[in-house]
Amino acid sequence: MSDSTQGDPRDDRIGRARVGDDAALEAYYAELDKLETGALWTVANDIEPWEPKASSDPVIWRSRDLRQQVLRALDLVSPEDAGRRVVYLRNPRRREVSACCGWLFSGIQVMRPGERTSAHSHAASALRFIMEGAGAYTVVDGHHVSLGARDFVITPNGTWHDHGITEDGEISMWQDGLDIPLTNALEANFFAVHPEVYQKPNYPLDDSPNSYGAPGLLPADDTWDRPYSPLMKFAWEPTYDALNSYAKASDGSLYDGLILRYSNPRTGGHVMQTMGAHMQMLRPGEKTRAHRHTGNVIYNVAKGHGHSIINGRRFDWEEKDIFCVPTWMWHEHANASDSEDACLFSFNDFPTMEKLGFYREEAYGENGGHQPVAG
Ligand code: GTQ
Ligand code: FE2
Repeated sequence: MSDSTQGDPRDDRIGRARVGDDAALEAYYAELDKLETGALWTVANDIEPWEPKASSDPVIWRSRDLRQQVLRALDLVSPEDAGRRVVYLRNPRRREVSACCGWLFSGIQVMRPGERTSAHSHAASALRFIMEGAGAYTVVDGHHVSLGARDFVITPNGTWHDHGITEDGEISMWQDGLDIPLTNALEANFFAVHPEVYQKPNYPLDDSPNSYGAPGLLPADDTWDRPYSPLMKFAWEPTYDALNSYAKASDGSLYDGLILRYSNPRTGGHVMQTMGAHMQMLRPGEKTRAHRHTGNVIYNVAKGHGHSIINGRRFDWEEKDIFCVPTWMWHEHANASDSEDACLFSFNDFPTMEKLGFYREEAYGENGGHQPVAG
């Protein structure tokens, strides 16, 4: 059953598997099958694609549809019973692995004042982008971090973490991003429940941003020895200020506008070992050029409205919408406003791709690449 020469015309040439079918081969394949073996040429063109083939679709989850459904969960389940009260974002082609895009998981977590989740740890890394609310906090290995709208916080691989909302806070919602599907694909996941159910903060409130959050300055006696950022929270205001400052110094990227990478202040590297994150600004009227790269990216619209064209399909977005760009798909972004900037938060698996030597990037128009025209 070698239909390996069907489909891509490039597979007809020498160097690709192009064995036809006949009775002798069919009989041979049946014998190989009994021995739990197979002929490489029957699968070679599938397992060695000419270029990455995304297993995910580009998808947008609109806040206008989703927000009210997430709020409904407040009355249906408690954090005690649910563990974490999360509505996860399921890519239609990644249901079996509960992935949002590629090997990345994402969901929207909602909590009300006075609630808290139990403390736990897992081998998967986690990050959160706060979408709305007040009084939210997370405790990461005893470091208590307060969280407001549009703040970004990390919960690295193996750390104890629990979250809650102060009694005087407001119902809060945030996007979780985890590399759960990746960790499971690599069969490396662990989960543990904290012996005391809730962590006791071991350090002063916000000691992480207060110690490591000043640009260009580190504690002189710093002894941090973990493979992830000691700065766990990246607040919105300084991030937005940084984008506006950067706008005075740079024209930004042709493909992303003004884009800043959340980074480990000690090393300049990614905030965690497997996942990275960015905040980018599209200036009024800005429209970027298309490019593509390996790695999956999940965006959350932090501010403004506009659209992205992903492999020829147009996705219009507004604040708190979430959309994904699967690996190797052409994409470009546009701000719909001529007077206001638009900001996109995003997280990705680039650190994994880079460490494994798989990161590749291509500008639209290079190598004869064509992006189909959007409707
Ligand atoms: O809040 O710790 O969306 O462990 C999925 C897994 C959130 C969390 C998720 C988790 C968490
Ligand atoms: Fe967790």
